[in-house]
Amino acid sequence: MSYFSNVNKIQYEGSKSTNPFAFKFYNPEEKIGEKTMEEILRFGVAYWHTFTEDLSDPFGTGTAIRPWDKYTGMDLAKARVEAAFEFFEKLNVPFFCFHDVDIAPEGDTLKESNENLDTIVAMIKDYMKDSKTKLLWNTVNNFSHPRFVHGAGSASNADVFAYAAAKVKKGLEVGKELGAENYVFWGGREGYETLLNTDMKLEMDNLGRLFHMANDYAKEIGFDAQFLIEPKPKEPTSHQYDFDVASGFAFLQHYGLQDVFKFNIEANHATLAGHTFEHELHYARIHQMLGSVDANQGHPLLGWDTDEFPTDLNMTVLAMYEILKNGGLGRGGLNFDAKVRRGSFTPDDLFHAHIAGMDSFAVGLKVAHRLLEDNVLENIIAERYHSYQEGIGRDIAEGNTTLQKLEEYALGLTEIKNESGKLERIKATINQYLLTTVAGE
Ligand code: XUL
Ligand code: CO
Repeated sequence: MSYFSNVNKIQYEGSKSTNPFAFKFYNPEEKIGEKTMEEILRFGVAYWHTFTEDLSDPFGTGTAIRPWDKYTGMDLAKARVEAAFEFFEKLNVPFFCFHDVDIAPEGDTLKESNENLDTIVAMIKDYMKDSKTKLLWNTVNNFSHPRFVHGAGSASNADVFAYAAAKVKKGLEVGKELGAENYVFWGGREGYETLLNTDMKLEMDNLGRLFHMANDYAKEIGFDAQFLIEPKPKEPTSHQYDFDVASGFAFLQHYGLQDVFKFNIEANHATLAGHTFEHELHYARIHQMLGSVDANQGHPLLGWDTDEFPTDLNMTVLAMYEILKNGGLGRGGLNFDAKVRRGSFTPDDLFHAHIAGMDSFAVGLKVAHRLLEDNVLENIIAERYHSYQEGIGRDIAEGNTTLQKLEEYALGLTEIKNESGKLERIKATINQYLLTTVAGE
């Protein structure tokens, strides 16, 4: 049975192609430096947005028309697996990601939920044997069900903590069974709505304990995935404990978890936190904590997590610049944690959206690679900080001076001369690289 019978395997046709079912810039085999685009970009499809999402929003019901809609319960879950692997093959995508409840319905009891999961995991494992698509990461949804109303690992109710921990245990087993490269923790409701009824210290301590238990158990069962924490500042809570990379890093260091985790950075979460995407990537990179990416973008006029497919080329250039500076994403990848708009409700839109995202990141990669080859930003930055290369600057940078010595030096200064930061020139240069790359010049 085919779910997307009108779509053939998506091929690279080049920038002149008018075929909406073709890549214009993403050419998986094309080498960028030492590696191919496919090896560098490591794209992933998010199961929840592509196969489970119905496109409802707080003001209206779902609009999505999906060929598997006619099924319910476990039949629906199985149809989604069939559709998913057809989609992965046609899109030629190397990875996918899921939460437990995306792939199998929750039962009335935890035991029943686990049995449902076992059935679908076995089916997915079977499909994976004949597929090149691997599991980038899995996670558990410890936020949607009403039992998690007050959180999961940070819940005010110990029974909920225990239930959440049991789901994490199962999630680790599922990850091992399917050979997941990473395992993600996104703190859906790990935060608070108000401090008036919250024991923040206990909640954070408990969250730290849950992460340690998860690490211990992963080791015990021989699941060697990279653990990833995915920061988000708010929504659905008013404050999440993994607010952004900097506060997440402080949390990890405080609880002795900095060697266990890296970060899964989502563009729209960065902007919700009041940061640029590249800020979050950069902060993680300079602390050797960049693990993986949830590739999407927010709407410039809306202050919530709209999870749009990434099409902003300026953003993809700067993101790929950080990723290349990081030496790639290692075991991580670019997971499209992105959904089509409510008005884009046809199955074809799922292909168009992923093609748009993949092409946008392919352009980002090509431009970032050229910028790096020419040391464009490196030269600007080296020049800007040149005063730290010699004399008093070198003493400062090498930790080789004191306040007394600096005072003596400052007293002897007759004039302080600053230089232009040249921001507009830098932006114009990036535009020039972008436009000439797209034009193939
Ligand atoms: C929610 C979000 C999640 C995580 C995984 O904003 O990004 O889907 O990626 O739980
Ligand atoms: Co995400």
